[in-house]
Amino acid sequence: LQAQAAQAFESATTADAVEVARIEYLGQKQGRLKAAQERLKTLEPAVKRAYGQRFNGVKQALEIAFDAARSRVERRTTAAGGIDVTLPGVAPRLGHRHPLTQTADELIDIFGRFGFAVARGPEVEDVRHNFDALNIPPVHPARDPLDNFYLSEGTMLRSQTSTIQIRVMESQPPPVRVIAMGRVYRPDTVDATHSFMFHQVEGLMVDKGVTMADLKTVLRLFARSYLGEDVQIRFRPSFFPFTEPSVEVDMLWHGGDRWVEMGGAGMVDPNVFKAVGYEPEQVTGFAFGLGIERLCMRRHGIDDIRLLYQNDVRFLDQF
Ligand code: FA5
Repeated sequence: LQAQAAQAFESATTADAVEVARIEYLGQKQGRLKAAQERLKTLEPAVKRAYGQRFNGVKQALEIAFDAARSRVERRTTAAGGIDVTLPGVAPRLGHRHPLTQTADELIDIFGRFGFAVARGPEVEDVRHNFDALNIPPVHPARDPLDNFYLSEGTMLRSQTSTIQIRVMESQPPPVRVIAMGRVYRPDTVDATHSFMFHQVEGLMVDKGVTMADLKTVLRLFARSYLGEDVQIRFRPSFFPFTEPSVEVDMLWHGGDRWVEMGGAGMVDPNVFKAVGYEPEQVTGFAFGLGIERLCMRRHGIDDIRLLYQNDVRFLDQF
């Protein structure tokens, strides 16, 4: 019995086979060990003692063989560390890029196709790049401490990405064709369309003979690429110290009932060229600055800018 049982447990390769062997040899009702135990009761006292000792030895050997077989097949189905690799898996929850990051990546892609390289600049900026070089004189109301986050003497959180226009032109001669994007900060009152921190995409193209028609063409092509063929754009006369003439850029969608302001733009002011050491007689250029949140919200039909910053996964999951 012991040899047969050992053979049966050893050759069992699955949990089911081990269970079959267990029932046959160790089963409480009709197991062969049980049968041997029943026989023990019928024996004469003279042989009973010897038989009983032998029985206990066999019983122990069978139990050891069973334990060994069980842990052998368990090891096979469980990886190290006791994980049952045969259980159905739990799908991990995959994250994805934030809708604003998706928008920024798409802008880089679209303007890249138009030949614009990507430039970067710091969020902590000096007043020269945020104001002086952009033809914003020391007494200008745009410098009001109530409208800016000043840090220490002469430094601030940039209030516009136009700072990067200056950094790019300071570091390279014309021609220039770049976009720049990033966070900007203004102590604006927060509402559905305003935040105290938001993102802008800046564009700058400088070369011989660049005109306002180039500006409008690039912005129209961009609007159609990002928002769809049925988007119209409109220029409204405006004023920025660093462009002349200056315009506000509005967009209108098929089915939309009103023009929405997306940003400002214009032809680079000669004073800006002088501040960075360019020759205003040699080159012209256009610049624009659009709100990335506004573009993203328009594209996805998001009606409150605050949703973009709350990081509620129920919101973020939708993009
Ligand atoms: C500017 O910041 C200019 N630097 C744009 C520019 C660049 C003009 C180059 C000429 C040449 P403005 O302050 O209008 O302009 O802001 C541009 C856009 O940023 C706005 O049209 C709007 O889309 C977005 N914006 C402005 N303030 C906020 C705010 N508080 N929250 C969210 N978006 C804002």
